[in-house]
Amino acid sequence: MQTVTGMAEALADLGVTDDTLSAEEKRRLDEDGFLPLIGLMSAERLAQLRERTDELLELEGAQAGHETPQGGGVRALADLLNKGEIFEQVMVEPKVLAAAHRVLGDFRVNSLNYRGSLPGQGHQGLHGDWNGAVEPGDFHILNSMWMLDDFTEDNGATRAVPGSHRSGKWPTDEMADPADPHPRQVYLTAPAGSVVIFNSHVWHGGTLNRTDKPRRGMTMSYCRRDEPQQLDQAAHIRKVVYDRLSPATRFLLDV
Ligand SMILES: O=C(O)CCC(=O)C(=O)O
Repeated sequence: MQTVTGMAEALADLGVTDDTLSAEEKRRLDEDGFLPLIGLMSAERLAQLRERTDELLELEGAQAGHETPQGGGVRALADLLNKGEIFEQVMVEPKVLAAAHRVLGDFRVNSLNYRGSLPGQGHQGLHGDWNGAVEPGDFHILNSMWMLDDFTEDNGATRAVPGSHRSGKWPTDEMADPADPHPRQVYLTAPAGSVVIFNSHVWHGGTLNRTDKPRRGMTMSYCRRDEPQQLDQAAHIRKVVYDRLSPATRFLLDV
């Protein structure tokens, strides 16, 4: 099989162009640090993702999520790119790839995980997915939340502080307790099947699930190509998965 040697070639093969994001979408991603894509998934894809993640939770039992632990209050799954062909489509969504390229430059897959906030749990302090504040523009990770349920203010929708990725500050620089509400926070609410792309340096976090059902979401994230991946994809990839991936997708995974 042919190989792909550079980012531009991989993105072109995967159908990403300068116009994949509209001017307004680029502006929102740059300024707010997040971009909701309402109803991005087809009903069929949403049903398949729900079915497969429910099945994996059942199959993996107490082991679920062990590859990349995600803290308490959730049911988690990790290494999803190795656990079903349906997940491979998630990794190559053109709008998310275009956003990753815009924010990170050359990038690779970081991880695909599942996070289901349990009833009565799920609240997190505001954080960036990094170890501290960065200079505006010096971004390392981009994430996307794939909503498998409606995300509402009641069931633990992710909250985010618009523009905080450009502040050069960390939540503790202006909050006594990052678990508190922030005066400028917004809830990233949207119907099931939507995807919210977010610059991982925007201050964000899950919120309390006040309902009696889990709030299910998957996080598909990308890191700058010179950063370590959350899950070392080359070390984990199964041969059957590797064999069916296109050269561009292998380049994305860096396998
Ligand atoms: O589940 C969510 O709403 C956000 C999760 C998150 O920010 C994290 O685990 O770092």
